[in-house]
Amino acid sequence: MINKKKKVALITGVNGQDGSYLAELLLEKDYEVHGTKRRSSVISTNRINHLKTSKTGTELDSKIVLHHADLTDSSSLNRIVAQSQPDEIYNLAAQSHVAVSFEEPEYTANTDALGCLRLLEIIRSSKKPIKFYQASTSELFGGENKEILDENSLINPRSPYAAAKAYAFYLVKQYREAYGIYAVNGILFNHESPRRGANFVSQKIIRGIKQIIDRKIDYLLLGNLDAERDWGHAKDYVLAMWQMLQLKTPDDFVISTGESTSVREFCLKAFNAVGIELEFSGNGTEEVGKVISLATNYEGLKIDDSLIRVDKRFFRPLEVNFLKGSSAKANKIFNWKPHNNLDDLIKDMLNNEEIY
Ligand code: NAP
Ligand code: F7E
Repeated sequence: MINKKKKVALITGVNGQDGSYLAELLLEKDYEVHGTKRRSSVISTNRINHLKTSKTGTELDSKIVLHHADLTDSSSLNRIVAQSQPDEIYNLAAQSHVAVSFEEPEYTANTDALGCLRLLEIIRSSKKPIKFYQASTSELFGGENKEILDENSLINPRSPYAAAKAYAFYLVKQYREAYGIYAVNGILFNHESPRRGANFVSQKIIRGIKQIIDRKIDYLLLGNLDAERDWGHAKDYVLAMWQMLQLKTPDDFVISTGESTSVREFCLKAFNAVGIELEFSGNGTEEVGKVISLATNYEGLKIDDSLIRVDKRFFRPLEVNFLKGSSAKANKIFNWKPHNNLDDLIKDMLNNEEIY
């Protein structure tokens, strides 16, 4: 009998939204999965706790092997690559919040730009054929014009986050060309899920709706309602990450749904899904989303209640106005397409509460 060695994958940021779904996918594909976690004063492995295998409550008994590491700490990265001996590295760890990157630009650059450099250098000096996936982003494009974006679109970063990711994007290309490393950029447009972090707008709206219905809050405060995003489901997108590392030739790919929706329209759809019809009126910070009809009788909610208000504290120093992608290349090369549209995504987020 041939004893075929399992493929080994190392996922940085395995406790993130994408890391947790990717770990599940790779386990299904019979990989040995290693992941990095950060030390925190509160237990921070909530998205992967369901992968524990015993009732001891310890992360040591998990279907994945967890290592302490930080993208800002080369020594930890060197150690985990040496210990796990990966065939594939998925670099998903990042300071991933665009608004926060304006407040912590140096840390964002250290993690999101230099973190990628550190990993590529480890691969280069290892001289092993380790494949590398870089979590790149539609934020690279800046979204100033209403155009459909693909792999050939202009790079125009409009935040410290996007600038750091642009550095990593170019580095991946350089290491691929200069050293023949199998390294790819997955240029993923926004993707959400029940595991989305609480301070991204999709999850903020979904949780806000539940809190309003439960009368825990009276209304939701949001920032720029005009911004338009191409929103997909994270489960669809992690499959594309894996597919990108299975090709003969490494390349960069846009992953998106091809549909773009404003934050305002996201609110209307999500409230509608629970039987609350809203209408927006007013301009700028005076804009409000008021109840115009109720299909369900929620105690304490009535017509004309203002459930959404605008607060300038949630505006960013620079905004990315419009993002819409074309995944024609990914579709052609590895037959990728999204299986969830925005309505499916909203339904999944409303129905499956995975509180983190
Ligand atoms: P996420 O939920 O914020 O997860 C990020 C992960 O990175 C978390 O596990 C976090 O650890 C870890 N991390 C943060 N700073 C770190 C550091 N210095 N060292 C080590 N680990 C660190 O993000 P996501 O939505 O899953 O996104 C995954 C990746 O795709 C990110 O690189 C993001 O920038 C990129 N991306 C996301 C989207 C999207 O729409 N979701 C689109 C394009 C690209 P803790 O769990 O301890 O906080
Ligand atoms: O904002 C607007 C906000 O924070 C979406 C990250 O995963 O996707 C994500 O970045 C839009 C922006 O995501 C609020 O101004 C209005 O225009 O959910 P978000 P993001 O900035 O698009 C990209 C592709 C990534 O790579 C990132 O890692 O919504 N908005 N009001 C708000 N946004 C937030 N967070 N909170 C509000 O109250």
